[in-house]
Amino acid sequence: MSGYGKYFPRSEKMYVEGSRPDIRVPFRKIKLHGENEDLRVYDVSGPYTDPAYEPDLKQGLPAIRADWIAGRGDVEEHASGVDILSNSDKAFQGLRRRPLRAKPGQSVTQMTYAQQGVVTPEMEFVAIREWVEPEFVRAEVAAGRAVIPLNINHPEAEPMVIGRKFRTKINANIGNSALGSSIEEEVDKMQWATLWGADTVMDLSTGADIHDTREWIVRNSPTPIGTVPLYQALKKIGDNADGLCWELYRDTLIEQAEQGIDYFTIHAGVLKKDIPAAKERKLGIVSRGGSIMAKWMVDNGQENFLYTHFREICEIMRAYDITFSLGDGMRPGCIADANDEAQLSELKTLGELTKIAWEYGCQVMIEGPGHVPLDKIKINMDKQLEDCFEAPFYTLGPLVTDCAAGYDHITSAIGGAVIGWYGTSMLCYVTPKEHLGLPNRDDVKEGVIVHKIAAHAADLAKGIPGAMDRDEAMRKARGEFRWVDQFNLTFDPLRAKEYRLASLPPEERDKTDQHYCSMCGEQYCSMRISAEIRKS
Ligand code: IRN
Ligand code: FE2
Repeated sequence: MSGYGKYFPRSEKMYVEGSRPDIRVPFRKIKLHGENEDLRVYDVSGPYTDPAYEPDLKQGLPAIRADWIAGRGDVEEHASGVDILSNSDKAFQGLRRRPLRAKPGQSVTQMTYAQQGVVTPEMEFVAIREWVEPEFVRAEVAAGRAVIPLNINHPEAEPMVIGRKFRTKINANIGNSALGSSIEEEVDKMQWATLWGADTVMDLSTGADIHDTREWIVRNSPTPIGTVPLYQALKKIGDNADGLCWELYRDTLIEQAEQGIDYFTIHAGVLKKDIPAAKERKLGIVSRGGSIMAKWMVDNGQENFLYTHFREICEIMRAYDITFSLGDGMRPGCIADANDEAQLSELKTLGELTKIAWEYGCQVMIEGPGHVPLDKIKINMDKQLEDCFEAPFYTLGPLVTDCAAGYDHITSAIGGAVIGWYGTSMLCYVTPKEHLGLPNRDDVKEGVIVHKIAAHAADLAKGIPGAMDRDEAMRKARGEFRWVDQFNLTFDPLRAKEYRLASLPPEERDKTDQHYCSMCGEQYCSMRISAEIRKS
């Protein structure tokens, strides 16, 4: 694909340079007709959409942050216990470096730098991306209200910020790869999700080549990558939760930390004391990680080892600047369980853990539900802000009804728009296959686009800088019957064009200057009539 290919006609990659030439912030420029100024939109598709870039998946993306990381002088190469070089023998040449780690006793996190008053190149990068001042980014990160999820071992990533005063982000989950899929296929899934606008990607693979698959994805990913390390830990012991223990989990954390995972979902808030309440609820525990830990506690009669070893986890996280995504193991899985005792008690625990992680300078976000009816969304959001001291909220939807399987990307986007408006910072996408099966390519695209729409709706309501520009450009194109510009300003230009053409008589299809649309026809077109009123 050269540039944005057929998917985004008249779009071009452009960069805005920061205070030094190696801060080059990508945008997508949508070229408009007539005297209209081109529209610049946030772009997460990475170098792949830059026609000047020649991808080499086996080498990985250029390490744009390598000099920034080395320049701070706070990291050292580390000969780890986990031999990732020999592990990764699937013809992957990109990783010909030793993993980095903080020098002993050092915190290398963006939060620590922010608190020391330092504006890092990463902060400047995201400030340009978000149309705000670098100092504003620094202050939000220092206060824990925003995170910049960037592992020092993922120098290929383009910095981005997650926080409620910034553009609302969306995450797409990929993974579950079948045996023997190739590097091209795995990287393709990630590229596809980011082409449509996924701000972060979570690799939830549980397949056989879990380590190599992750390596391919990280080395080729321009967006932050998240994982749930518990899944791999469980895989290592043949999916039998009996064998789970802290040491196994810790080694898995380090293995993934050295590969460059940017944020970890950690279900440390699922506690013994909340299990009776979970048993009471209508649909029990629907989180995979939450149910695994709850079962382990019940079987072993012990407290969650992610909770009892939390300070050791913090030490690991800060040595690589990995962001916590504190898992919502007790999220409600049905409308009837929304905002129940199990969920709200866990939320309080997540707040306590946030305070501990902040002591170490670790960046934290909090995962949230789930299934929540519209009238309970604001209560949930307000409690999260209070109980978790304004750490960014990252929600799965919420889905606002239980009975829409096949359309749950929509139930999720409805809840997502509302909770985003009230203050959620990132929405985890849901695809049309939710509750039914694994998403295919079309489902991934559909899921990403509807959540992008939800996020944009939230941004308009919040008055996020730049959000309104796109609606203004569209309003103008619509009023002036600039059909091609209207298509190209949508989130899926080809669909808009296809729908328009399909409704025109064949002899009209080559024309793009009709001053009406086929919904009302020429005589009944309110836009056309309005234009005449304005002229009179
Ligand atoms: C997001 C918010 N709440 C949950 N999530 C996502 O769900 C999380 O980031 C990860 O992708 C997945 C974890 O699911 P379990 O293990 O909690 O079911
Ligand atoms: Fe569900």
